[in-house]
Amino acid sequence: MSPLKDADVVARGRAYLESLAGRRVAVVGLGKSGLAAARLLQTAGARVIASDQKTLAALGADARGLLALGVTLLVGGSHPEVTQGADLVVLSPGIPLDSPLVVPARAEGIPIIGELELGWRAMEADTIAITGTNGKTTTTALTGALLAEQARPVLVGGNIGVPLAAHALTFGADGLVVCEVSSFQLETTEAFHPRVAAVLNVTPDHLDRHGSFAAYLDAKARIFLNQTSADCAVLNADDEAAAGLAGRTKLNGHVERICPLGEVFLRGAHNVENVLAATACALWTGIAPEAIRRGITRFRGVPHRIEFVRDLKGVHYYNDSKGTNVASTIKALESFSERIVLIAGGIGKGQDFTALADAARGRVLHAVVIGQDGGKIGSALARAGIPVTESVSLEGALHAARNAARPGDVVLLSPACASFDMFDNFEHRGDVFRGLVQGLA
Ligand code: UMA
Repeated sequence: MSPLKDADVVARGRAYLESLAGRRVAVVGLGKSGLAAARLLQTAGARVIASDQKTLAALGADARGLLALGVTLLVGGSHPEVTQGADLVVLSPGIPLDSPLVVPARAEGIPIIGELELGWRAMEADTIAITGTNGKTTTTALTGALLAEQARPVLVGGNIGVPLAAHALTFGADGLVVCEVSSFQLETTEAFHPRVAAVLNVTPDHLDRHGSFAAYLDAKARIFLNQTSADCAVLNADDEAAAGLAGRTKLNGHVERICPLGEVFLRGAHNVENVLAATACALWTGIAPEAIRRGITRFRGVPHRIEFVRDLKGVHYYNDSKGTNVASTIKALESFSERIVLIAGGIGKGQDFTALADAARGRVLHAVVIGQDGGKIGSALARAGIPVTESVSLEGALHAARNAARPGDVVLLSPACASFDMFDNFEHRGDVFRGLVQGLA
């Protein structure tokens, strides 16, 4: 069978899925995205072969379920042969296009798409896509909450942790998808065409993956790739890089009053930006400003984003485990007027921590650092005159932070780093922290 041609793939929904029947499709990576993609493809009648470096035992019951469906698995180690003879390759977001797993398929000209593209093609619903270095999960969740006030069914998914491919067979064409999209996912889009595309902000992150800020910005800008003047682009005028993308969109202007700032529960100026972006996305659906106001005033935020955990003897503990880069942690620091004891560290992804140290000066009274690049953060903070304690565990870090905090202070976990050196992911890190804080006597 010939490789898939463009003409085969412009279709969405059932027609697209039918074009995959009998095709040989390779799925690379079997995390959340790969599992959902493999299941969808196999159900559509494709001949699916999937690979993951983890063993079957480590991948768990969901991967074993694929075997039962008839998917061929290549697991436990690197398997570049997975793409041999494939008509299509579906990549997990965590796997870069220059991975040795992907290079042979690219050289052969085999079409390569990501799970986001696959899931989007497999459904027909209009899509609102939200990206940005920071705030995209909060904005996506809030947009979803605002849309609960209108009649169309809503699916909140994407990078927020719900692969579109997992819902493609059941979510109807009359619905609205609110989709958090990452630069990793956008790198492998092709036909992906959100009716509303929002870029909240772009600051250096994932430079280890993209190679440069320009390449990262290019990936983000792909969100507009297939938009036309009939669609809507939402940009943050106060963010230089995001505003600079205006030239890559087709824009007009519109002003709407929604609610006073005092009605927003979320902390921090950055959350005002998130609320504005979610409002703009929701307005596109025709929902009444009054309904948006109700949704905003009720919204209490999402876990792991400056999440209030507990007041213990006048010290307020916050979990901001989703603070996985410097810009995000700076925004968290700027959200408090109280003195902060900061817990930070993890995998630094090649970031420079000078800006973090500058923002911490005068705000952070003590820092406790953990993880692979904790030492680097500690040195930057120490140069800014901030006392630093190093700890080998999150539990130890929490105890050190507790000792340093006085009534009226805030203890904030906001690592400015990825979590994979010590935890499965940022949710795991945040859950562990929350549990430890709740267990403090
Ligand atoms: N793997 C290999 N070989 C490799 C690399 C990875 O086999 O060379 C395997 C791993 O063993 C693992 C699988 O690939 O089993 C992991 O795939 P993945 O990293 O793409 O993770 P998923 O579980 O599919 O989760 C992805 C997103 N992860 C990443 O982009 C890294 C999740 O975003 C997302 O929620 C999920 O899809 C559903 O859409 C997380 C994230 O950290 C939250 N995103 C980054 C961010 O927000 O900054 C972009």
